Amino acid sequence: MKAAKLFLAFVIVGVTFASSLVAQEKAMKEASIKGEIIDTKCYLTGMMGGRGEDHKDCAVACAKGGLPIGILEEKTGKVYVVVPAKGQKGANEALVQYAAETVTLKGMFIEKGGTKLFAYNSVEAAK
Ligand SMILES: [Cu+2]
Repeated sequence: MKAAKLFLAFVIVGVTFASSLVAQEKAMKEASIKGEIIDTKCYLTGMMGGRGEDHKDCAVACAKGGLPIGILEEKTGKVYVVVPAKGQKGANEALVQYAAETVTLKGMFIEKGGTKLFAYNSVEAAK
């Protein structure tokens, strides 16, 4: 009996925790960013030009080597490190094929402690 009650308590805590996480993700507004897929380190340091077609091979190598992939927003020039939203593949793995190309990412911004990330849900090559 005691064990059953304890189990029930665990279930309730678990369900509450999971649903609050879902609610938290839902509370974040859906957003989209259009811009170039870059590798953040090269872009920030300007290494090998840091962006564009001439930098594509470098961006691919850097992304495969684990440097965080990001998006350079076309209209603002702002850079966001991209991470996967829940259920998505790792951003480097999913986005390396678009390195140096312009895409539209859909997802949401995550911000804390002075860092703003973009959690992607979908990616589409921009025309
Ligand atoms: Cu690079």
